Amino acid sequence: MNIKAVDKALESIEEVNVPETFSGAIEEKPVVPEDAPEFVKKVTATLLKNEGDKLPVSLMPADGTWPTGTTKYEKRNIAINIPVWNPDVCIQCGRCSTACPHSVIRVKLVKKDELKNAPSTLKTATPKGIKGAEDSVYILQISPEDCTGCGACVEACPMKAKEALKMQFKLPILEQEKENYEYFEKLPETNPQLYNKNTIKGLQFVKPLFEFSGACAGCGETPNIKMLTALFGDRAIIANATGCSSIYGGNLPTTPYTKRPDGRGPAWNNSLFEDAAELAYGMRLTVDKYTEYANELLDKLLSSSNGDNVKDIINAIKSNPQKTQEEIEAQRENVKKLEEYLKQSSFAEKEELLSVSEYLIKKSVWGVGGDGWAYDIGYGGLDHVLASGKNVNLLVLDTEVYSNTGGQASKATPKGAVAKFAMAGKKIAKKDLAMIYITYGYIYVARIAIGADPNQALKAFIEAEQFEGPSLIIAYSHCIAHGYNLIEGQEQQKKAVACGYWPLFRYNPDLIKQGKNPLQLDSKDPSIPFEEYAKKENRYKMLMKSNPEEAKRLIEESQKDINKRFNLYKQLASIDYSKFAE
Ligand SMILES: Cc1ncc(C[n+]2csc(CCOP(=O)(O)OP(=O)(O)O)c2C)c(N)n1
Ligand code: SF4
Ligand code: SF4
Ligand code: SF4
Repeated sequence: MNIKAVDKALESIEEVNVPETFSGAIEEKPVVPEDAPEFVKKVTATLLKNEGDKLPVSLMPADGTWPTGTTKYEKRNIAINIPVWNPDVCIQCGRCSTACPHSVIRVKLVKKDELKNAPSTLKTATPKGIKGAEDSVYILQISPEDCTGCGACVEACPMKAKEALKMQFKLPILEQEKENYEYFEKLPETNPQLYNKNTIKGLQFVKPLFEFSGACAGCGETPNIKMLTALFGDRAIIANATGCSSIYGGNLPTTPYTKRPDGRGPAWNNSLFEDAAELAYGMRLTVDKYTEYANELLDKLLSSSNGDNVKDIINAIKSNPQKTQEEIEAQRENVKKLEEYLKQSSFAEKEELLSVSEYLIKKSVWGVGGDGWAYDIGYGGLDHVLASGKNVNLLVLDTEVYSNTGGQASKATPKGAVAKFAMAGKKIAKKDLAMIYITYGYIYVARIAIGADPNQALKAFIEAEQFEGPSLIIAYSHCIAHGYNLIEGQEQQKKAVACGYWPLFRYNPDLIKQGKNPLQLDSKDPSIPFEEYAKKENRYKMLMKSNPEEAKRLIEESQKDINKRFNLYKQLASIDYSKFAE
C-alpha cells in the first residue's frame, strides 16, 4: 500500500508556476503591526518573511544582545478552536492560566472606573474571595491569535463540567476577541496588594515573562518556565542548555522571554548542550563579585559622607533582607535614591558605584535544560555546580528522552519505554537523579509535576529560590515523544503520580536545623497500577504490540521497582531528626 501511495504521488506531480508578484485582489498583510518597535519592523519582520539574507550586518546589535518580548508580534493564528470563558460559572481559581503552556490566558483585576470605552463583548465578573477588590472587576481574556488550541486550559479547569471554559470554532469570534485582547492589554496591571503571588490563585494576576513560544501545542515543559518567570522573572538570569527549551526559548527571529511594563525581565543565554550548569555558575560568580564590589564602594561612601541623608539610604540598602517581592521592590527604590544622590555628589568613585549599583538588588540565577543535558551529557558539570555550595538553581525539564533531536533514550528514559537507541524497550530503570542529590545533604531537591499538583510545584520553586545554596528541581514534562494527544498531558501527570512512578517531594536541608525531617513526601501511597498509566502512551504501547511478553515482563519489573522505591522514600521521610536541631 505504501509503495502504491508513493507511485500515485509521483504520477500526480504537476508543475505550478509561481508568479513573481501577486496579481489577485487579496492584499498581503504587514508581517508585524504598524506600532511594533523599529527593530522589530526592520529586522524581525524581514527574518519572519524568510528574507534574512537581505539584512546588512550593520542592523545586528553590536554587543550580541537581542531584544526580548517579540513573539507577541508574530501572530501565528494556528488554532482552529479556542477557549471561550463563561464568567458566571468560573470560580477564579487560576488553574487554567497555570496550565496554559503558551501563556495565552491572561487575568487582571481592573478598577471599574478604568473600564472606559470597553468593547461591548468584553466579559467581566465580580471578584470572588479577594479582599479590597470591591471596586474592581475580574477579567479573564484569551489572546486568540497566540492560542494553539491545545485544550490544556479546559482540561485543567475544575469547572469543566459546567463549561467555565469551552473550546469553540475560532473564525466567527476572532475579530471580537482580537479587539477584546488589544483593549485588555492596555489596561493597567493588577495592584500587587490585592493578591499573594505565592499561591496559584494569586499567580494568575502576574504577567508571565515568557509568552507565546513556538513549543509544540500542549508542551509539558513550558508551564514550568512560565511559573519560574512569573515568580522571579523581574530579576532572573537564565543559562539554558541546548534542547527544546533553547529552541522555543530563543530561536530567531522572535524571543518569548519578555518584560514587565517597567522594562524588567529575564536575561537569558544559551551556550551549549552540555554546559548550562557551568554557565549559570559563572553568572552566579559574576553577580556575586559585582555585589561584593558595590558593597565595598558603599562602605567607602559611608565613611566619606558627613551626616547627609545618604547614610539612611545606605543603611536601608544594607539591612534589606530581599526575601519577598515587596522587599525586592523596596530595594529598587533604595537603589534609585542612591543613584540620584550619586549623580549630584562629589564622591570620587561615583561612576564606579553607578556601574555596579544594579547588583545591590538580589538576582535569581537559573540553569535550565532537558534530561539529556542533566542526566547524561551535562551531568559532570551539573554535579560540580551542585557540589559547589553556591546559590545556583537548576531546573530539569524531564521529558525522559532527547526531545529536540527526535526522541533518543537518555538515562532518564523509564524501563519498558521504547525510544530511539532503545527500540526493543529500555531494559534498565530510570536513573534517580533526585535521590543522588538528596544524599549530598546540603542541596535543595524537589521533584514536581505541575499538571498533577501545581501548588506543590509552586512551593518547590519558591523554596528552591529562597534556599541560600544550590537547588535542583526535576519537573515531569509530558511531550509529543510520549505518543498520545497532549490534551491528556495533565491527566497522565496525575496518573504518573498516583501510581507512584513519579513521587512528589521536597528535600529542604534548612529543615534539619529546626530538628525536622528535610524530606517531605507530597504525594500519597500508590493507588493505581503502573500499567494503567503506561498503557495510555505509545512509547509503552509499541512494545506491548511488537513484543507483548517482553512488555509484560518489563511492566511487572517496573511495578516492583516503583514499590521498592516508594517504600524507601517513605522510610526516609519518616526518620526522626529532632536530635539534630541546631
Ligand atoms: C555535545 C552535543 N551533542 C549533541 C548535540 C545535539 N543536541 C542538541 S539538543 C539535543 C537533545 C536535547 O535533549 P534534552 O536535554 O533531553 O532536552 P529536550 O530537547 O528534551 O528538552 C541534542 C542531542 C549538541 N548540541 N551538543
Ligand atoms: S487552548 Fe492551549 S494555548 Fe489556548 S489558551 Fe488554552 S491552554 Fe492556552
Ligand atoms: S480554571 Fe476554570 S474556574 Fe478556574 S479560573 Fe480558569 S476558567 Fe475559571
Ligand atoms: S518536542 Fe516535547 S518538549 Fe519539545 S516542544 Fe514539543 S512537546 Fe515540548
